[in-house]
Amino acid sequence: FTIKRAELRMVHLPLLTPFVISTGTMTHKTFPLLILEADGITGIAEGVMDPLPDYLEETTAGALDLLRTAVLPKLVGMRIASPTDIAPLLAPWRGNRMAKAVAEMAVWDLWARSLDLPLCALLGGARDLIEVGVSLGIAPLDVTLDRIAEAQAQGYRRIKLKIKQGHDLALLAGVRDQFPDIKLTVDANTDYGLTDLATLRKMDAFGLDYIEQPLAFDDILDHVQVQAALQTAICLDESIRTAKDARIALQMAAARVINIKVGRVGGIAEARAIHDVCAAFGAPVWCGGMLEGGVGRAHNIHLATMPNFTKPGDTSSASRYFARDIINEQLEAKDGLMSVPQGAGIGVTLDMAYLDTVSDVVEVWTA
Ligand code: OSB
Ligand code: MG
Repeated sequence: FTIKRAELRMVHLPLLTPFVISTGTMTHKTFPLLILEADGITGIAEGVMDPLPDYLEETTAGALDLLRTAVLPKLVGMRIASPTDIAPLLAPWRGNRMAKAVAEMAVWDLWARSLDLPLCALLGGARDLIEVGVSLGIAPLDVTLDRIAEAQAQGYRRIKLKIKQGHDLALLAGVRDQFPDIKLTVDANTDYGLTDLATLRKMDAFGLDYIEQPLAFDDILDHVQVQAALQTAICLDESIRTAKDARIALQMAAARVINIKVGRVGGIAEARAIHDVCAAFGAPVWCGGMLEGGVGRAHNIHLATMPNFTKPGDTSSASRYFARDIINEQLEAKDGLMSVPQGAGIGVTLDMAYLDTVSDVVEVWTA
């Protein structure tokens, strides 16, 4: 097919509850949405970068600039036989994996729809349900206990608690006191250093499935020392952008588990490569999330059908985050299982009437 039209929007959705992590608080989800059209079919994707670079370096402003000046003017008019055809268009630009992922993922969706196949089928995924857990933001112990009880009642398969320095061991002790047997993990979003090794070692007492990203976003090497000092598995999120990063981390034993976020790593091709290198090392992966709207959430669900996604992911019900989503379908987990949206591509369609009220068109390109 030939890409005939691209429409780039900025979407602004209020979150039902502020989401607090060690690096800051989110009250809204603001993201670019790309709509590609080719011969009567549409491919869609959203970006996971934030307005300010508090999770990783990319920003929405930077992503819009790269997409508008370097990527989309060339993508429109391109003849595409398979999604890897766009690699040469993205390869000259350093980094900016979140921005590149927006274009790459929309092309995958378009390709799958052009073949009338669900995206998961093209990825070799063989499940129609994926196991999911919840990620709970930083909150006082009593609030956290209530949120865990609610998630347990809804059947979620794993509870992930956001932690930061000074909001860790007492929280874990209080949670384990009430919930001795639940599958529990923590995510530090880079808040610790090697000087905190004693605190991190104390976390071994709580039977955690893994500790996610304790050290710096741009560091793999120092995690080797943490993993060597702990019984609990380390899981890397921010530090892994490429299959090479994953290979190095597993070779050096910096981690035993990897969180794959398709937006963070530059798209589906790189996410698959990371999935495969982890499988080769016998390291399980799981699908992370960035509080995505329905389009990003659907991409995540399809990705998580691949065989080495053996731990519950963060792709929980959209209704946990938003009063209303930008898609027509409901992405709701039942008993901790999320159904893979049926139909071609990512299997979801935009609710244009609502989208128009929560987004602005940034630019449109036509061939
Ligand atoms: O580190 O996984 C993270 C949300 C925003 C930024 C970083 C992270 C998260 C989450 C939420 O944990 C996962 C989700 O429910 O989408
Ligand atoms: Mg994380």
